Amino acid sequence: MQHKSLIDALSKVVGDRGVVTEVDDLVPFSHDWRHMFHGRPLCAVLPRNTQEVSDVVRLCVAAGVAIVPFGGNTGLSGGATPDQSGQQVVLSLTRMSAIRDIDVMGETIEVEAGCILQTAQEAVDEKGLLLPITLAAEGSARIGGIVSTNAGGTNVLRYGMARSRVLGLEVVTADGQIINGLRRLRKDNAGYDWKQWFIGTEGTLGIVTAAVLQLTSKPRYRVTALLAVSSAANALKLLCAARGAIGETLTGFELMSGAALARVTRHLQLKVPLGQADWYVLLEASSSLPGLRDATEVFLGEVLENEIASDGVVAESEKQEADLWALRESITEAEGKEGRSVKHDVSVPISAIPEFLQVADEAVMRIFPEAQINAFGHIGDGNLHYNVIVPQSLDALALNQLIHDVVGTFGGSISAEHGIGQYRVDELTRCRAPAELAIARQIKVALDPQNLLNPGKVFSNIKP
Ligand code: 2HG
Ligand code: ZN
Repeated sequence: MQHKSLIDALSKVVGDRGVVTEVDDLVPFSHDWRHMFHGRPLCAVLPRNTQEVSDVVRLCVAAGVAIVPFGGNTGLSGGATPDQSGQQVVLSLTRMSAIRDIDVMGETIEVEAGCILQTAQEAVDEKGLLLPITLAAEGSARIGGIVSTNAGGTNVLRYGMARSRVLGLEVVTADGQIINGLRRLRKDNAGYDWKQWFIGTEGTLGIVTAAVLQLTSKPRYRVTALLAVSSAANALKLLCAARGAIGETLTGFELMSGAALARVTRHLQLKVPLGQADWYVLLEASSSLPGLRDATEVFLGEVLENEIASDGVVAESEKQEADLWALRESITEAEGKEGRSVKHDVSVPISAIPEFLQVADEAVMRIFPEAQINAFGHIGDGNLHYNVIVPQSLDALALNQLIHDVVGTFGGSISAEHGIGQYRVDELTRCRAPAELAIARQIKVALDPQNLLNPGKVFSNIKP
């Protein structure tokens, strides 16, 4: 099929308003959030329901045209940006945004892929429930992208990654088949758990069109505190102390370097309510049992007395809580204002974090003395954003390799939560064992034999 006849056929399925072909209108579908990756789509298609997604996939596959699934475009790895060929169809799920059902007794929500995370959070909140996926991008990120990238965020230490919320999925496969696995079951051991093949695989094996997510009861009490610590080692001592005192209530434990917060105050006019320190920890605990605040304050008094932390403040109102979180959630924006940054979304065993930071800092400073390190992240689950602000001329791949090699020596991962997309394809190929890559490719070839689902993402050189 010629491209013109493919576009005509797509319009018949999704209506004229569901196909975007004008160059100007295609701009939002042509680059990632950070403007790091730029592509040239043949068109963008916006189906209204699962049957239309299936019809679109069948038409594209029959024409041998690749499909790039597209959600809120908040990813940081270029996973939703088409290539430069002008031959790829962007399939946007934004018109499929219905909340199909909320089951209060079962604590589940069934929601379509294009629903914005925050919309789903607010809908369940009204029913006294919590959808515990929390990301800085929650006002724009969409459920389909969250599931298909296995998003992380700031409460993974308590609630797990997106994968652990998914009870059921509806998926369109590479041959256009609709698989309805929208079961709301906590326990379902009947054969292969096939839905896992579509979670975190970044649209390379199928298109997530809807999901059933496990909710939880909404904790009635919450405590948020900012602590100053002199080292990452002390941040871990603080984590141990917190686990001992209020462990099962911890919902956030974020590390931020003093330099990262200095950039936030410099560029965004936010204020840190503590004096200068080398490191800060933002701690959040929540529970439905009374007494959480007292227990937290007792434990914080102890860590200050033992000099694990040098200073601290506990939020006294929702506004103060929001102000503390705003500091943490503005680090990415402030980093962007500082100049060009090269991102590393790494994880290492939690106990290795201080040594990782020391070894990585020394390695970077030895080879790139002009770099500024922007280290922060979810250390309660071992995930550091080890971003490096560098001059335009610096070779980003050499820097990636240097840091990922250090990650490798600690048994870590080159992507904790942001995924591979197109940004890390070569590094994944370099850093993962051949047997691990081979088994992944076998699944890719089995489920997408023509390599038409998000080609060039996650894998390199898949030959149909
Ligand atoms: C966060 O934790 C996000 O705020 C973004 O994952 C991290 O900007 C980054 O590298
Ligand atoms: Zn993060």
